[in-house]
Amino acid sequence: MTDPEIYPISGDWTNASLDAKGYAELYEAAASNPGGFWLDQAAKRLEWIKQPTIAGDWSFAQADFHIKWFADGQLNVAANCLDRHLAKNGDTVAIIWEPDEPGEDARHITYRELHAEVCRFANVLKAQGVGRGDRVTLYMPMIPEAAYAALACARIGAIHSVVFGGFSADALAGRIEDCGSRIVITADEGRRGGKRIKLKACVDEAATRAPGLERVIVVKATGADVAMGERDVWYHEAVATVGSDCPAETMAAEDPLFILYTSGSTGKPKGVLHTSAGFLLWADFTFKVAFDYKPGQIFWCAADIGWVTGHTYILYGPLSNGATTLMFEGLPTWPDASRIWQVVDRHKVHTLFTAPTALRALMKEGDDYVHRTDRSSLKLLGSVGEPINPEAWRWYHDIVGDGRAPIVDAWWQTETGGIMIAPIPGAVPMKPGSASKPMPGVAPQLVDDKGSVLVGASQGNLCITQSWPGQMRGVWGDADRFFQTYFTTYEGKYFTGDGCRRDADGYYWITGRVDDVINVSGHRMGTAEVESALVLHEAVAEAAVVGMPHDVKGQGIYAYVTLNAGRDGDDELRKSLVAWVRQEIGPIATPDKLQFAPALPKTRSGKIMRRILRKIAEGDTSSLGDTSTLADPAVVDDLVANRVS
Ligand code: 6R9
Repeated sequence: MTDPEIYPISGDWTNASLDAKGYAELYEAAASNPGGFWLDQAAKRLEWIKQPTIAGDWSFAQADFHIKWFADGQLNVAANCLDRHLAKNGDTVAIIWEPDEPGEDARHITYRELHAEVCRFANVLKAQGVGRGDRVTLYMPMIPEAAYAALACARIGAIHSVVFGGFSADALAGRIEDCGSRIVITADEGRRGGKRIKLKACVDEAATRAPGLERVIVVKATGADVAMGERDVWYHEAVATVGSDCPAETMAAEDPLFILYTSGSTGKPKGVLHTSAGFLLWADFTFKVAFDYKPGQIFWCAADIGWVTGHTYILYGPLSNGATTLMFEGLPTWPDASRIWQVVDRHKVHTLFTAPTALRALMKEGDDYVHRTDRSSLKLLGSVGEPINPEAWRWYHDIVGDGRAPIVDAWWQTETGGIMIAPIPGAVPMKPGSASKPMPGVAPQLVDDKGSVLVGASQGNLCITQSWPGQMRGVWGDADRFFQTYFTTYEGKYFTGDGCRRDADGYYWITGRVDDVINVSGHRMGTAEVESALVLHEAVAEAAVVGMPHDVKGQGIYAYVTLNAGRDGDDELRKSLVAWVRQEIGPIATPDKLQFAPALPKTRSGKIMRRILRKIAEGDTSSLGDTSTLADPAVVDDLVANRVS
């Protein structure tokens, strides 16, 4: 493969905080003396109740497996995001809220106001008996109360578990039960792209399957008429009875901060657990370094707080830095494909951090929607969630950024807490489509399928060999699953599940998942989750799901379904199966294509050969490879003949 073009450091970015030499020095400092480096960063960047004296204390080896950072330190995450800014920057805007409806007023919430709102929310939670270590599920639209609620949990030492508002009642119930939360915070309805999302009704439905749920706090967002039962409390009524004084709890560095469910290669989503100090430091450090954030800049991470990107780069990273973070309730394509750029102009956004799938959707609508806006405030662009194809990269750079704004292509995961590999603006020249170079403190390694370490230019499986402060600490409720999932494929290393190429310049190019996880519009989906939903249907005997290329979503969902004897695979059943999956998991899991298959290609030991199913889904039927180990090779002919194109 010939190396594509390199974009050198240019324009405003020749005066960035870090240049190439500065980045190399910082990387080297973190690598050669991690303990000293991170204690120093921790002291400089965070406010502690008790300063830590130890940095990383960890081992990835089975006999001695443990991961701790700053273990003897004490702090409060919410106090770091709020209280410490009050004296000097209380009047700085913390959150700009841009509503779904374009004509509606935006809201500007200062640090002082945010502090008071969070304290009041925390007092409402306390009045409901919520305390340290309790799990609180948030099922919220993108409204400021979602931020208040998360920070209120952090303030009183409760553990939040945010469930994306697009997930179904079933998915919500499963997550409430898994972490044993007695309380859910929701809203009457959410708004997105002019549509209403019936959140409260969904919580009611989930409650029938989550017997442990005792209390639902309902924020009045749209004013819709919703049924309120014995379990339910209106937030506006509860908050009228509490004060705005709420001291922050003293938390140990390793006390849990939040749980966030994410897909893996097995059917059940994992409750990824992050703890207080390490996560906050990683959010704070990577926000500052990867985006070279300077006071006064408006930072917009256009993700939902239901995903890790929203946790780290709408809330904790910006707020810990005292930055101004923009929270957007709506959709990039509504009312039309100009909306993002209009919001950029309206609020003079400096940095926009979004996903390739959104860019591809907007790119399809033509450049006109971009050109009719000014965008001169925009000085930095970010991309996250999936590999960005060079075509979308160039459009983002040339059309959106008018060639002046670098692109921070940030590779990371729910499990990593924050950005791991990205070109630091001003320090690392960019190559379109490459996440490029590791952040200080990140030690990537490529290995082949047998685990042999690859050096120099090579392609393999991406591992991380050293712990970093933002690393997840466990899978909620399943002590062994963390180690088993991430540290057994390649002994002594954290395995990311991603494939990756390293070029001769040491740039990293993420090639996508190598496990049974697919990435639909930047959202992780375990193929096993979709399969489990399908086989729950009474007509279905067996199902296999694979990813297929999709020009907007990145990957689409292709499902092969074997029906029970006597059932006919007609269009009607196809439609109802697609609707079934939406109902079971949520709209993001909607299969794009569904093929009825009399049988699936299995080895003699009964293992489905997904490699073949992937090739057929891709339309690459001429090179199916060796099918001789199949129990019945004839199955493949039928699959090819009936492929859904
Ligand atoms: C932050 C986030 C993680 C998976 C990850 C990888 C893919 C994320 C990427 C990227 C290429 C990037 N991914 N960022 N691939 N380039 N810049 O997305 O977390 O939802 O847990 O997904 O997303 O495959 O393993 P999460």
